[in-house]
Amino acid sequence: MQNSDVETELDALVVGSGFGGIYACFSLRKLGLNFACIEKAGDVGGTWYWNRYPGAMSDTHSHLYRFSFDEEDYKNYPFTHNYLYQAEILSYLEHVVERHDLRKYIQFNSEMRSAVFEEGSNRWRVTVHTGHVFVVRYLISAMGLLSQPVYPDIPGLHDFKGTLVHTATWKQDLDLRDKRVALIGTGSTGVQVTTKIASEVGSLSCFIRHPQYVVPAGYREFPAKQRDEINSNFSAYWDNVNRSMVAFGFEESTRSFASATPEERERVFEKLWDDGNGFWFMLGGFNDIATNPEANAFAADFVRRKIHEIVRDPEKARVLTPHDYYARRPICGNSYYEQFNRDNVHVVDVKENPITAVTGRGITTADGVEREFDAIILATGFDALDGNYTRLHIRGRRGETIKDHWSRSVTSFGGVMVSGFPNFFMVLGPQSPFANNPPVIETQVELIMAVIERSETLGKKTSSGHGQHAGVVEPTPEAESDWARRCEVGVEGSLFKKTSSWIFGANVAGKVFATRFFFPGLRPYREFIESSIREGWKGLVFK
Ligand code: NA7
Repeated sequence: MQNSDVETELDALVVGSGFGGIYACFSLRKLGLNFACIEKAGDVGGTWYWNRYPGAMSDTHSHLYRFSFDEEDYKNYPFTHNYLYQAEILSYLEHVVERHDLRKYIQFNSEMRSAVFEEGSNRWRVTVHTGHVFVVRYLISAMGLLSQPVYPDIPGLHDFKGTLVHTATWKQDLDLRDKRVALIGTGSTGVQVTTKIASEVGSLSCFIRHPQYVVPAGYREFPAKQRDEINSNFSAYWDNVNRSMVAFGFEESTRSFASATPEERERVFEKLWDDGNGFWFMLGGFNDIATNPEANAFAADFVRRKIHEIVRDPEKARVLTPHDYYARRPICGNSYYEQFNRDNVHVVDVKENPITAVTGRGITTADGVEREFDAIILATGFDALDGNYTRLHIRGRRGETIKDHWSRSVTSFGGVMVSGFPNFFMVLGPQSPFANNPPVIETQVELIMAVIERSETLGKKTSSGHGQHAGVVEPTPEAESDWARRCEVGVEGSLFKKTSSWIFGANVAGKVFATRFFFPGLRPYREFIESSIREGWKGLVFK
């Protein structure tokens, strides 16, 4: 078949150009394959292209929110503080793309609409919204884990005459200064928005349905000495990160809550509070905060006490106080609770007084009150993980779509492959490790490349008459079930499973309740991969 205006034939296609897509492009070129990358957005960056809301930042420390594959760049690319804001991350990703001359492979403003595996030719036919078709042997989805925004189902939402904006599709020219602003959502995003805009807007009304435990981020300058130390121990440092559970660069506690006296517990949490970072707070003091109800209750109570110390208005403090387990994705913010001491920042308890409608002028609640606004910000989250896939027409063997495959439970082989979907790979697919994303992405892209390389090698043997391989690889259904079982075992006893959040799919009506992460984290994940390869690529069938 000839390449044409309507059809392009390649070895591989990458979908998405965030962290995952960029590294996949870099790696495919290294393998010597002929490939392209399609990107829905107008430029690179993925999550960091779209999420331009005020205050958007990563809550991983700066030296771990980057690639480690390019040691020289790792050691030299500048950053000043211990966290990176969106614009800095986006510039960094643009820099990596330029440095490695990857832009020429990426076709922007190109949204994948469908991908169909043709069993006769063992090719994927990928259709872009323009009608253009890519015919490829390998399809690598790097669409991110949080890229499909969720809009709340509130009557009249689109009747609002002022500005209505979701944080994931922010309007760059939106000027909120002196405006009356409503904010719906108090997850990680809502917290970041609050800390940035509270001092700038005329008024900020936070509609809070489910307050969360927010610890300080501890934003500060990154000490040059620490950077030098990390750089001069680069390999050992990254080895440790890759051998940790969440890859956040802190020493994960091995100490049980029960082993500490009440005074020690208080001291431990006080120090964690002063140091900052959500994952550190949850995992750096004791090893059983997410599993032991007593330990969890202590940590939760510690945060509740802080809220009441910081927030002067008792009614605001009451609405901001969570009462469920401290077992959602840990959140941190820069002086979050302090913002509520401003006279222009208000809270509306929408648990006891739900939102009933959005009107042309503002928001009405069950008590019949209508509050008027100039802008409504929706920080209402994402249809995470499988939500990125099930909205598309992705069809594998025997006509089965990915939506069919995941209609009862959301499973995968190591978060990267699905049985019945040959030569289809995901970066950060469902059941990936629950950990800092850049190291997970590097691990998964390297796994995907190793699988492709083996498949290519076996395929080449065929053409010279030495083997029987058509260059097709997929996991067995048993291997996928085995990984799903490991994910279930890994979350057993965790209070996360008892707490409603996007992690198990609870934030989208009708979404299957499923264990969407591998909770034991990065180290056991890497060990699993290493042992599968050692045992002759256990779980994968190369045909
Ligand atoms: P999250 O964590 O899913 O938070 C969404 C928030 O929106 C959460 O507070 C929800 O309350 C709230 N929400 C959603 N719909 C409504 C309605 N109808 N009324 C009131 N409140 C509502 O999304 P984020 O973007 O903050 O964070 C997602 C991840 O991105 C984060 O974990 C990081 O990994 C990066 P609820 O809790 O459902 O009561």
